[in-house]
Amino acid sequence: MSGERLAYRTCPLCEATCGLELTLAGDELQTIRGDRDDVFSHGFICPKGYALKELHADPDRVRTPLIRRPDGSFHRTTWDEAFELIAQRLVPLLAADRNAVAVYLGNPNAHLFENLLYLRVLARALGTRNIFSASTVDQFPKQMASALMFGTGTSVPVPDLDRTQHLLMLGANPLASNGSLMTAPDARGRLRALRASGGKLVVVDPRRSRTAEAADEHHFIRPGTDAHLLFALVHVLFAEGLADPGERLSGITDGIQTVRELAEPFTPEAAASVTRIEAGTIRRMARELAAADRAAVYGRIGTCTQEFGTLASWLVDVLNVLTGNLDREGGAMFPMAAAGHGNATGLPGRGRGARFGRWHSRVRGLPEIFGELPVACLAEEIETPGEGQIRALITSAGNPVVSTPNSGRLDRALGQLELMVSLDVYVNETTRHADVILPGPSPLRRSHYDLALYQFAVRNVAHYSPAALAPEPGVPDEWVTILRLTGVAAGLGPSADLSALDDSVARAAVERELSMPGSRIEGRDAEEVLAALEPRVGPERLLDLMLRAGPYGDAFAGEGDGLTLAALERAPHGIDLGALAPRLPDVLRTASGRIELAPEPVVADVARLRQSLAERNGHGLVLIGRRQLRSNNSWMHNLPVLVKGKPRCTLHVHPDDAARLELLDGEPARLRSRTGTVVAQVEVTDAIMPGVVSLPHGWGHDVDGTIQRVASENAGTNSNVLADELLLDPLSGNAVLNGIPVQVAPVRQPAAV
Ligand SMILES: Nc1nc2c(c(=O)[nH]1)N[C@H]1C(S)=C(S)[C@@H](COP(=O)(O)OP(=O)(O)OC[C@H]3O[C@@H](n4cnc5c(=O)[nH]c(N)nc54)[C@H](O)[C@@H]3O)O[C@H]1N2
Ligand SMILES: Nc1nc2c(c(=O)[nH]1)N[C@H]1C(S)=C(S)[C@@H](COP(=O)(O)OP(=O)(O)OC[C@H]3O[C@@H](n4cnc5c(=O)[nH]c(N)nc54)[C@H](O)[C@@H]3O)O[C@H]1N2
Ligand code: SF4
Ligand SMILES: [Mo]
Repeated sequence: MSGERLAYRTCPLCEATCGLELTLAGDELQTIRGDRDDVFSHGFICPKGYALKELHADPDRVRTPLIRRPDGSFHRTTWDEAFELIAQRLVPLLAADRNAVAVYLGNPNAHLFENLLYLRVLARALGTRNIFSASTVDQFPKQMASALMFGTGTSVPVPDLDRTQHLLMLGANPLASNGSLMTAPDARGRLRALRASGGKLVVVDPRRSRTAEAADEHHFIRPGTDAHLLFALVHVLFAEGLADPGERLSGITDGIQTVRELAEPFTPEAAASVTRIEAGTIRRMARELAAADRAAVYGRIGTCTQEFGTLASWLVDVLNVLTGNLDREGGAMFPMAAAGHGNATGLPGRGRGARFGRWHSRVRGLPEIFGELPVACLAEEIETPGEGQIRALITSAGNPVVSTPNSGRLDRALGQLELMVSLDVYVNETTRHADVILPGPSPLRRSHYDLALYQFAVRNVAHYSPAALAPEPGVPDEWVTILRLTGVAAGLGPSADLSALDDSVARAAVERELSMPGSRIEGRDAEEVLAALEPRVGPERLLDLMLRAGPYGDAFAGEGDGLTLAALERAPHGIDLGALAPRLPDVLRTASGRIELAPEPVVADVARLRQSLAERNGHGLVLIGRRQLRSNNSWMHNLPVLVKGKPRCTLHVHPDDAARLELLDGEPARLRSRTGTVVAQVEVTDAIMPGVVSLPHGWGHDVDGTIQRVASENAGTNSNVLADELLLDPLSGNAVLNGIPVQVAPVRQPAAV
């Protein structure tokens, strides 16, 4: 057809960062396919990528600001009116107490660079300590362990997937999730290649997941006991003289002997009784790991969202060090992102280290971590009267009523707020409580750069996509909306001069960079740098600064082939910056300038693990989750292409448990935990281990007041009604979302009349 054109962009939906090829005609999107020329994904795409077409067209997607009426219905309004209302109600609350206004940041922000860059600015202007995010129902244990060992929360070693010969994977299912803290488009293809080249994939999971099915070996593990298994592997390495970090790592690592002592009680026999993996198997796993030429241990959601999340995450990298696989080809390596990487800025090899607990939550006294408080304490901070009570909440791209523990309590708490403002594109379980909803544009109308995810990529790449379609009239870029809120928070009123405000944001960013010891543009002239960034504004100006001052950048030298945003604009399929390369010791930002293999807070927490070794009865039924290829957490169930077919929100039950509990396949069952009760449809399957049931998260769309017609008809069950907000991994404040004690009983249908 004439008038057709192609556009290329990165898929913004998950961590895999696939390149998409869009066929467009005028303002219409015709087709989406994988971009075969993408330097990283080489044409790979998943069903969610195709679903962008329905997301773009979804009539329920919010396209104008909405204001909630007293009866709970929403009416459309203008941006000016919406901001007048926000200013009127937010400013007095802030004037009385900055901490009265809380923020919750959801997962999509990690994929939206403009949000990442400008939400920081908003948070600073609000000046509140009540910052919450999806990170405390996700990866904080890994980031905590990384910060303690290597000095920054983004110094997360990722498996060098394309070159490893032995991958031990715990609590991850990349064949469904497409990878996490391991940005690797087409994880399935890469794992297949690993095995085809003679490598071995070993999966540890309470479920025989899709990834487990595609592995050489799968071991069922009792939920929440990965740290016991990992410690037992460490124990065997020492006991059998297999612990050998090599000269390179030994010379820069502290605490090896402490780890050896800590591992002593965790014999394979002791671990076997807790994990249900046989002692002989544990010994073999350790020997094979040690013997492999190039091996990596990798753990994800299953090892984080549990009561020993930080310990398990730490032990993953203890094993990578003890086997000499940290920071070497085919092992677990540190990516070097082109922009924004905390371990690639400033002076190399040493830093301030990790600092936590600078303030505490008001009610439970939980420590601040990476500038945030655990979202598991959000509800109590809203409910509990007194100074510092949360009276207003701003959410950005988050659905905590579905995604955080004890959802029922949070749902009720949100109803008590004096003001709630949601930056969101749906009226869903959370945003139905908002007084004002401010929408962002369709993904096709926004530019994209994976500022966060390239920090965890299995290859160093950079890819910028301009917006594929022109802005929709009346829907500003999301950074503009965030900046306008910032204006309100800063006392500049509902109609602040946003371009002046943006100039000051850019100037502050330039000045910070110029005054940073070790910066490639340290001491240069701010005016000169700002002039070189012209005529860019907004997130593109900040990104260009980061890229040019970054490790591959042109350092504003005006010559050579250093990376700039302009160079990325000329490369619609992305730029490959090469395979991961060793980065030690420069990558370290610990205060000692060494790898801290036995950081003090972690060592102190081992007592709790030892105690569980002694105490654990481990007989009761526990609930875990699971991800599904055609879901994206809670928010894409309104797209027919992703929910068609038979219902997927089923409760997996092992045949032995089903027989014992008289549960029948296809029939409803009632699940009960300390925090709530839900009903779900039973699916009897031996893909789950006995004593464990599994319900996917992100469902439960059958509540009043939402505007998601397709999702409401395919509602499923909200598993987080059952998750206990009082159970946390104490080191990271992360919620325990796997291994929740539950009782399950059949719901007998009344006999047919
Ligand atoms: N299709 C799809 N892709 C997604 C998402 C999505 O919702 N849908 N979400 C994205 C997000 S936000 C994230 S963080 C990533 C997560 O990516 P992954 O970490 O790969 O997530 P899951 O697929 O949930 O895999 C977790 C596995 O841990 C297992 N598990 C549960 N408890 C335990 C335990 O105690 N020990 C062990 N060893 N295993 C356990 C579960 O059975 C499950 O198979 O996925 C991202 N990608
Ligand atoms: N039981 C259990 N619970 C879990 C997990 C689990 O494995 N088990 N996983 C946890 C994990 S890893 C995560 S990351 C969290 C996710 O938790 P959340 O981030 O709170 O939830 P999401 O479902 O990702 O919700 C995303 C929100 O962003 C909105 N949105 C989408 N696109 C845009 C946009 O362009 N702009 C704006 N402003 N909004 C947008 C959507 O409408 C939706 O409201 O859930 C956690 N909860
Ligand atoms: S794997 Fe992730 S990034 Fe790739 S197409 Fe699917 S949702 Fe998009
Ligand atoms: Mo996540």
